[in-house]
Amino acid sequence: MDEFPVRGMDAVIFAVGNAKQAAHYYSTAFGMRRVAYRGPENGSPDEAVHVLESGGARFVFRGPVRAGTDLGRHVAEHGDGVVDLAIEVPDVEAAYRHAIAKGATGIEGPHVLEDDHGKVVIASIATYGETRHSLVDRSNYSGPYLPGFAAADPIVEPPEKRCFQAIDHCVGNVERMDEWAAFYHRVMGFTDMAEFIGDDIATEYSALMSKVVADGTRKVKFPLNEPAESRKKSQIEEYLEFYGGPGVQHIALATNDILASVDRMRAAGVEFLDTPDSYYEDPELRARIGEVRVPVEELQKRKVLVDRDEDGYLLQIFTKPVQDRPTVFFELIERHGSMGFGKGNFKALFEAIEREQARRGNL
Ligand code: TYF
Ligand code: FE
Repeated sequence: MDEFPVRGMDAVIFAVGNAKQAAHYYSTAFGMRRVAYRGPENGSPDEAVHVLESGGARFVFRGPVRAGTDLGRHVAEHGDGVVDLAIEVPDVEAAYRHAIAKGATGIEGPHVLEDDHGKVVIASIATYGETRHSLVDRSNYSGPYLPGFAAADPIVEPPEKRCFQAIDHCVGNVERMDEWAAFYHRVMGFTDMAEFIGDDIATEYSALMSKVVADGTRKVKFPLNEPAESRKKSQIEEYLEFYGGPGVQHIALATNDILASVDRMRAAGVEFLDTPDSYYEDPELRARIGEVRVPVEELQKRKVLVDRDEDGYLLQIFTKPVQDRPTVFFELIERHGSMGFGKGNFKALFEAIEREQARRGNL
C-alpha cells in the first residue's frame, strides 16, 4: 500500500514583488491564462494573488500590497521565488498525520475552506529553506482556484496552442542533498529515481551533486541539488548566496511541441541558454541520439538539447534566470519515452550555465 498517495502537483506558488506584473509576464511570455484573483477588492487586504494556468499546470503569484507583511519580508530577503510546491492528495488529513508522525514540521493543520463552489481541504508542512508543501484536496470543489478567489479574465488572449501543459518536475537547491532525500523518503514515502550526479561527475565538470526523489506513480518528481567542491564556484553556491538559503531552483514544464514553445517564448522576450554548434556537430552525440522527430538542424537552430536512454528520448531547453537575481529559472521538456532528466546533457548544460555565471562575475 502507498503510505502517502498523491494525485499530482496542485500548484507552484510564487512570492513576488509585484504580482500584477508577474501575472502579465507569465501571460504574455509563457502563454498562460489568468483564471482567478484575490486581493483588497475581495477579502485579501494585505496581498494580491493572481492564479494562472496552462493546461494542467497552475502558477499562483502572491504580492504584498502594503508595508510590514511577512510576504514583503520574504520578497525583500529572497527576491521573487517559490514559497510553496503544493501537492494534490486524496486525503489531506491522512497525509498530514503521516507526515507529522514521520517528523515533518507542520505549518498549518488540516482545515476546510468553503464557498458557493464547494469545499477544499488544505494543510501544509515545511520543507527546505522557507519553502513549504501545501497538501490539497480539491475533489469537492468547482471554483476557479480556492474558496475566496473570484474568477478573473485572461490578461491577454492566450495563444491557440499552449506553450506547456503540465509541471514535469520541481528542483530544489539545498545544502545537504542526502538529508532532504531522506526527508522525502521518510515523510512522503518517495523513492529515488535512477538519475544521479555523484562526486565523480561533480568534480569533473558539474560542481554539484544531484538525486531525484519521486512518488510511486512518478507524477511528482523532485530533484535535489547540493553544491560540490570543484575548481570553480558551484552554480548552486551562487543560488544559495543570492537567494539567501535553500529554495526552488527550476521548474520543468512539459510540452508536446518544444520547437513551437521556444519560438513563441523567445519572440516574447524569454531568454534561453545558448548551446554551441559543436554540440550538434559532435558525431558521438549524433550516433547516440539516433532519429528524433525532427531533423537535428531544427533543434540546433533553437539550441534545444536532446538526450536518449533505454526507454526513449527527450528534448529540453533551459531559460536564463527570470528575475534580476541569478536564482529561479525554467526548463521546457518534451518527453518521448525517456523518464530521465537529460543526464547526457549535463556537461553541455553546466558549461552553458557557467558561461552565464562568468558573465555575472560570479565564477
Ligand atoms: O532537473 C534536472 O535534473 C535537469 C538537469 O543545476 C539539471 O534539469 C540539474 C541541475 C541543475 C540544472 C539542471
Ligand atoms: Fe530539470
